[in-house]
Amino acid sequence: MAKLAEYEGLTSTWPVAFDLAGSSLPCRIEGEIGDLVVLGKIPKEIDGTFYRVMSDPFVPPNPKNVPLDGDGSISAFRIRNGRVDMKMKYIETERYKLERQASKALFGLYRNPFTHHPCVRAAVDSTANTNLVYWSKHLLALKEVALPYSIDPDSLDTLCYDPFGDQISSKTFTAHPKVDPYTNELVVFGYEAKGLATKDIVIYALDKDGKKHDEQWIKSPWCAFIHDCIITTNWLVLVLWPFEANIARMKAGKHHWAWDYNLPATFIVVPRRSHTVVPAGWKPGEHRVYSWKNCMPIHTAGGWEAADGKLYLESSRVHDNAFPFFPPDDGRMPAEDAKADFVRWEIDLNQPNGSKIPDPVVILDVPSEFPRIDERFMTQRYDHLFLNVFIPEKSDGDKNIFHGLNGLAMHSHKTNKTRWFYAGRDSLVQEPIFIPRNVDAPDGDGWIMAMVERRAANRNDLVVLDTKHFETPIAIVQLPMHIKAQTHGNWIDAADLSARKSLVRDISKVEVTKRGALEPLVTK
Ligand code: V55
Ligand code: FE
Repeated sequence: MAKLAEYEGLTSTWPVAFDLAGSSLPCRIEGEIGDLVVLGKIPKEIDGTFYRVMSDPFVPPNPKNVPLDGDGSISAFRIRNGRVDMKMKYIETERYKLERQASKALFGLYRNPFTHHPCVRAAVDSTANTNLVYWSKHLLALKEVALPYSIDPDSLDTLCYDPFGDQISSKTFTAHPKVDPYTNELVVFGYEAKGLATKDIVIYALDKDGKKHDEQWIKSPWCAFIHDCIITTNWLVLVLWPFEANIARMKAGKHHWAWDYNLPATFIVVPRRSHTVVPAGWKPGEHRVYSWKNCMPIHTAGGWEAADGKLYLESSRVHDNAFPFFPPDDGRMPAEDAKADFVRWEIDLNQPNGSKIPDPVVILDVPSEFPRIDERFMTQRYDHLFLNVFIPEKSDGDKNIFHGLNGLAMHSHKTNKTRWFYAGRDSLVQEPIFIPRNVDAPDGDGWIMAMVERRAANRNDLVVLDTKHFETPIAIVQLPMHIKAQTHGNWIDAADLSARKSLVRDISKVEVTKRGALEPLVTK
């Protein structure tokens, strides 16, 4: 039972793992708000929808479960002519429906079917809580443990599971597929693709009509946690974290994942196509595995190829286990003062399979997460990075990386200059999204939007920054309440959505009482 310090003696069925305060305070609101309060002005060129998803358990979860496994809830912000309409709705996954009907948790630990109630073991175990990606007219709600759910981009209704059905036999689909804007493909992978704790990885691309091509199956060196990836013109690089899945541990009622201090962060480099031109010494159909040391490169920004057979890849890096809720089997906890930074990895494709790679170059020596780029340049050498950062000198709490990300950074590789947005006292910032100023705008010229949590006020603001003056917002969209921390979000331009419907209930056809039907205001 959870105990709150302020109310000693009162307990809740909500476990302390979910905190009952701050970013983890259960939210569970569904509904809509038309015309949110906007301080400042949102430029009329911004026309589209910011879709974000958060992990928000609908019923009190199994007290031993981890924070990654709450039901996916979407918040959508549709912005047009400076006006912002908002809608929030749960993704109605199999799991959400079953637990809502039962009014209690039926699923046990993250990705451990042996801890689920026997009657739900055959159900799709996706909370769809990790990312929202628009592809081939589907708004995909993603969780890497299973296949996508398709969501109606206007009503946010859950339409179906597995919208690309029957083309691929994989059981899983990454939450971080990548759009190649030059070839108009969605590059997808799935790991544990043949079932629980299997080392099978599937890789393929979906064209603009959702048709699969370039399918490949490879084996992972161990059953690793593969959350994110990088695409360049010719290569897909999978990023393996030093956790291992193990069926015996799961059967013993413990977690799917255990960190292993003996495993290195590892990159699997795969040619994207059968006709990819590979360096001398590479056999057709070959992929190679390169590794560094034990660390956790959590999320990627992007990467590019150099003429000399080198790949450059950028990611955040925690020098320890950033998911202490998945400890190693001996229970060792990460160091209190674990370091984190943002780095550039160099992989020389002329080096043989199994090689160690050099220490990466540190690009930003502050704890950072959720790096994004101007995705029009995905696969190519880009200039700007946008990311959440922890600005230690602005921190009002511990100087620990787990204290929270209190700002945003915009870094230019060309000028090597970093600009900072500090969200203010007692505020935490979530993953930024970038909106280009127009189709021809240079790299990084446009706007940034990010959700900010005002902790003491227990309320959120959506901040809008112009990348020309990154330090101060041009607009702040005020939410009247607190919502949970975002996992990931994306901007979808109005031009890319098929319809131009309203997110909020349309009352334009509702009859309004006419003056003539009322008593006259003035009588003689
Ligand atoms: C992550 C998040 C997940 C997950 C696996 O941040 C990895 C990484 C919110 O769910 O299932
Ligand atoms: Fe992620």
